Amino acid sequence: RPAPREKRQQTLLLIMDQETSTQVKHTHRQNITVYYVCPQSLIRDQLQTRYNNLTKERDQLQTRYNNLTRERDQLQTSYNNLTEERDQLQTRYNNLTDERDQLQTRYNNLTRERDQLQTRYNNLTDERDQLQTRYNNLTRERDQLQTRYNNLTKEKGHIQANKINISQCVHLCSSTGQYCQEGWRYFDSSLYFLSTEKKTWEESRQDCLERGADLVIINSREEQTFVFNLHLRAWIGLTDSVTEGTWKWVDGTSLTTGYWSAGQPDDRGQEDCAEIYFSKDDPVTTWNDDKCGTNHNWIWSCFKTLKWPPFLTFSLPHNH
Ligand SMILES: [Ca+2]
Ligand SMILES: [Ca+2]
Repeated sequence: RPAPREKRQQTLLLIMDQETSTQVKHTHRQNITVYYVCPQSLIRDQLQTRYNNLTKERDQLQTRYNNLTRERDQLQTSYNNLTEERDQLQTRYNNLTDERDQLQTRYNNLTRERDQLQTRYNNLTDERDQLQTRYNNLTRERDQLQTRYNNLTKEKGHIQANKINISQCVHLCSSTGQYCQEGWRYFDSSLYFLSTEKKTWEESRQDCLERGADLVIINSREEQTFVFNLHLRAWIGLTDSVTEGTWKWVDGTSLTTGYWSAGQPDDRGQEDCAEIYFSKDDPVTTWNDDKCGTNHNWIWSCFKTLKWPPFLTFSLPHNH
């Protein structure tokens, strides 16, 4: 701006300062006024430059704003996702907690049941041990009793085998006069005659019948053992001459238990009469079937059942 005229002579100094605005500044120093003037074009350039800079800054800010907005949106999405996941996890956690509580309850119940079962198992084990002990004691007692029984049975056999030779024989001899003749043996309420001759099965039976007896009938294992112990090879009162293979005793009864030797009866060449022999060790496998009429080599045994005690009720056979 032009200075007042009176001061035109004074040093006028125009200083262009690119850094100043259009505002004029002045100062006084030793009567010198200094004006700072900035041309409009320069100001416009400066403004343009500042505008451009501001525009650039605004664009950058806008870009940063946009970026921040996008980041914020992404963060929001992430946040929402995380929130959802957290809720799901919370639900699952709650479910798991429930399940754990149920399992804990069941575990406690099972533990209690196991303890009860353990107690019962221990009780049963105790009872079993006691029973085992009692069983062992009983077994030992049974074995002792069995041994004593066997000994007594043996003694009884000896005593019975000898009975006829003692008082009963005396009574029989005195009352009948017949059955104490040589050759008769006594066993279990029966008398057995032992022949010294050898005859056919039919001849042997006839001889027995004439003595008021019959060929021996063996009805028990004990009787079989007794006859076996006589150490005879003799006819017994058993035949299948009526129907081959159907063995009957001479009193008409059917054979129920036989004491055949291994492989017998074999009916080799029609063998219809039974014999007992003693060449075997086992007393209950000593029978054989043989030819009734053609074999003359065997002695025979008769038997007669007595009622007990024989000296009170025994009577002579009617046909004698
Ligand atoms: Ca036969
Ligand atoms: Ca035979």
